[in-house]
Parts: sequence; C-alpha cells; structure tokens
Amino acid sequence: MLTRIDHVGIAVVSLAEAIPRYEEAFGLKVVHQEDNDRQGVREAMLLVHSGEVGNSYVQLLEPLREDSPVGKFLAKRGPGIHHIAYGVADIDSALAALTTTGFDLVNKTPVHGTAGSRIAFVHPKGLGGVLTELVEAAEGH
Ligand code: MC0
Repeated sequence: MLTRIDHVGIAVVSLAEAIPRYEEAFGLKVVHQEDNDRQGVREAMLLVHSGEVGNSYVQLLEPLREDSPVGKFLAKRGPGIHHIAYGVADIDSALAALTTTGFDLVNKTPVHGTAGSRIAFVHPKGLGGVLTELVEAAEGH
C-alpha cells in the first residue's frame, strides 16, 4: 500500500526562522510554499530526495490560527515532529482498506493537500501516538 515516506511534517512557530535553519543544516531548498486555509497552515516543502516512486520532503508547518491542529499542537507540546506522511498510489483504495481493518480516519474521504495532492489523516491513537497522513501526489510531484 505504501510507496515511500512522502514527508515529515514539523510544527514551527515561524517559517521565516525555520527555513534558513534547514537550508543551512542540510543544504535543502524550498521547492513549494502554500497556505492551506482549511488545514490552518502555512507550509514550506524542502526537497530531500527524488525517486522513481515520487519525492520525499521535509514539510515545515506554521499555524495560521491558534485553534488549528498545528496551533493547538504548538501550544501543548511546542515545536517538533507533528506527523509522518506516506505516499500511496491510490488513496481511495488505501482508505477503504484502513476502514475495513477498523482504523479511525480523521478524513474518510481525501481532502486537498500540498501542491494539488489528495490527502487523508489517520488518528494518532491507533498508530502508536503518531498522526499519520496518506498522500496521493499530483502528477510531477
Ligand atoms: C493531537 N494529538 C496528537 C497530535 N495532535 N498526537 C500526535 N500527533 C499530533 N500531531 C493528540 C493530543 O495529544 C491528544 O491526546 C489528542 O490527540 C487530542 O488532541 P487535541 O489537541 O484535543 O486535538 P483534537 O482532538 O482537536 O485534534 C486531533 C486531531 C487533529 C489529530 C484529530 O489534530 C487533526 O484533525 N489533525 C489532522 C489535520 C492536521 O493535522 N492538519 C495540519 C497539517 P491525549 O492523549 O491528550 O488525548 S495539514 C498538512 O500537513 C497538509 C497541508 C499536507 O501535508 O498537505
């Protein structure tokens, strides 16, 4: 079902401060930035690896609102790893399989993700406390 690690989502207070740190530390480059109002985030995608099955990124996430998932996470836990996202070829069949096996889906149907991707979150309580995202990337991403 899973094809790759698509990205690791990291909650930060300020993209303006976090991006140069990641560029400096690892020589990564921001290849995409976007505000996702529904998710309440401003995000920057830093490319780690391009491969046959797609790309892998570090995703830096700054909250647009205090009452958003990342805003609440920062208030409770401070900056750090917010979620892991796995690539899938077909998110509809992946969600159907997880529903059949009884996982608690935050999104029962896919929603809009980074750069035109289709995404869905699985609740952390069934996966060892790790908020998990599935990503069906758009063509070319
Ligand atoms: C909350 N919890 C987490 C967590 N956020 N556990 C692990 N990782 C996280 N990121 C835990 C809390 O510690 C708490 O556990 C319980 O979940 C309820 O927390 P809450 O603060 O009351 O939060 P809820 O219940 O309102 O919401 C939690 C939930 C939410 C996971 C449903 O954060 C959500 O819908 N997340 C999916 C959307 C999302 O994260 N969007 C931002 C990234 P205890 O044990 O105290 O009960 S958007 C994104 O990344 C897009 C743009 C993309 O990649 O394309």
